[in-house]
Amino acid sequence: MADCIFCKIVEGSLPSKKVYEDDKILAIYDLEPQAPVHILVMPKQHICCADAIDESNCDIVSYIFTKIPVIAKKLELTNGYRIVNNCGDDARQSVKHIHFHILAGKLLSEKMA
Ligand code: DGP
Repeated sequence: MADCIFCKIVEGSLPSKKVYEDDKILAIYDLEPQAPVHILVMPKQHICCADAIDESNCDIVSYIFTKIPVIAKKLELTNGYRIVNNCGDDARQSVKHIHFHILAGKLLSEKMA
């Protein structure tokens, strides 16, 4: 999608540091990490946000959740990790291409909001 930075990263016109890639999804290091390990996992297809998930596109979400443990294993996140999805303005979603944050590498805050 034009003007979507994550679409540009997926197609390779913007650079990123990749952790995992296959034909359906891409995982990259976050540019502004909020934890010692901060990864973004996104579908290659443009879906704006969790609010746009329905029966027609939900398979990609379950697929992402099968690959998050693969990524965690690759990064040796043996002590656990947090998965975060921000949806919409109140959640401060800044990039309108659905993605899941993996946060790890320290004992994370017990507060969620
Ligand atoms: P969110 O607020 O949930 O939409 O998270 C967007 C995240 O994307 C935020 O943590 C910063 C990160 N980010 C923004 N632009 C870029 C970029 O060009 N490259 C990478 N790797 N991360 C980006």
